[in-house]
Amino acid sequence: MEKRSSLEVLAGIYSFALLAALTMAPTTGTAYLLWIGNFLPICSTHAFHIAAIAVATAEGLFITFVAWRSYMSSGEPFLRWLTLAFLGFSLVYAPHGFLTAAADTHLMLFLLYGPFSRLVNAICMLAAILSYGAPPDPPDRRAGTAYWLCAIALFIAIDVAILALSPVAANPLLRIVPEAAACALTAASAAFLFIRLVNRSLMLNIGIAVAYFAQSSFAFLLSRPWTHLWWFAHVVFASGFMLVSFAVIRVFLSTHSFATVFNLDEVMEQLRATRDNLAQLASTDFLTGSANRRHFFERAHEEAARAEREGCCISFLAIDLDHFKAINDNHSHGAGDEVLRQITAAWRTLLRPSDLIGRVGGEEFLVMLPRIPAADAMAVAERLRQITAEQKIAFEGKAVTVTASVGVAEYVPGGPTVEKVLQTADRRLYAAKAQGRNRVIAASR
Ligand code: GH3
Ligand code: MG
Ligand code: MG
Repeated sequence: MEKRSSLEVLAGIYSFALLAALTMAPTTGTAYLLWIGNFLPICSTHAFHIAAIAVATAEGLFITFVAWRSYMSSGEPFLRWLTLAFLGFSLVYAPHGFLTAAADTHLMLFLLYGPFSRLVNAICMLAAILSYGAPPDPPDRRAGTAYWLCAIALFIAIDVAILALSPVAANPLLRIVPEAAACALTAASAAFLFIRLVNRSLMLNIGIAVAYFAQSSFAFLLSRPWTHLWWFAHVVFASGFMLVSFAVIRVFLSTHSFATVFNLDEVMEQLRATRDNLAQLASTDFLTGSANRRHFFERAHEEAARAEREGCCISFLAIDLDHFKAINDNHSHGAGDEVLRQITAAWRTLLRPSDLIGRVGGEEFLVMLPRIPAADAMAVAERLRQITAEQKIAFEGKAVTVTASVGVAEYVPGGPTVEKVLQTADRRLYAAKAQGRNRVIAASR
């Protein structure tokens, strides 16, 4: 991993602190309202409450539909649970609006739909988060009409059950227990997300949203109906709801799947990796992993410019394997390939990271040795020649051997160009061939 500068580390800490502050912002609002201690009802206008719940229900059903469409396309279990979360919340919450008029006479009954809808939402959100990354439901098994009808029936049954509770609805525990359970489940979901999944594209939205749901339930637990804190708790829940629905819309408009939708960081990371990969492919010989001709010459010119600046030298070796055609003829082309691979690998064990091997022909190579004068390069060339002759390359039960001829030439600042020096190395290589092969020649006779 790349070393990060201290500013980058500081920026990382700042971004973490921002995220923590943003996630916990609702609780500062709750603390403030508790601190100023205004527990008087401020707005109990029924019409406003009915309108607000109508908007929330309509929005909930719209997002349910959008999430369902994405689920049907990708089959992602996360989206199936998210669809259920929206559907369950909308259906269980709707009577809270219808019963606004009953608030004056049956306050607890009116209130109960809130905590129960948030509990249904919390359970489905937790199931969604735990199913994140699970394999998609296959197209023929994607939840059919019966599945959704059962879900709708279940949610309506919850509404009816709450209504049936009306004779005992005065018991405050009926409101506190589901709210506390919703608070605990969403807090657990948020913790799980922040520890495990928050770096996965839109899961950050989901993480903040469930943290808001938890804080909304917390504020509801501490509030009395129609007070500032009670309205504020609605706003906190709505904010979480909007964050999740924003993510659902982004997914719908892109890949229809939370697991494959990317955030900008992920896209940039993939682009960088692709670029590095392409650069590597474009500069490397596939068989031996050596530099290709173009890349070798580019590097040689860069190195020559540096040698000019620093006043140092570069040595070049031109290497050609001897009677290589015979290896192909006597064994096979596959054996020849294996020889090329293993000989270059053996050379690499003798060279330094700053040296460069380039494959410039079938069995012709150039080696660049920066900052090495010809006298030392001669010794390197001799070791390369030796290790080549010593290799016994096993191929289909036979040991194949090969030798190499090498020409050495030195580039010095102010002297002949890289091309001229390479021509000299080549001439010396052919002199080595002429003198019987398997030898190194470093100076013209
Ligand atoms: P010399 O000692 O004079 O260099 O003889 P040579 O046989 O090595 O030289 P020549 O140029 O006659 O033949 C080179 C052979 O290398 C011919 C070609 O089939 C083979 N060759 C070139 N590229 C590859 C390759 O990628 N794989 C294999 N297996 N053989 C290759
Ligand atoms: Mg050859
Ligand atoms: Mg050749």
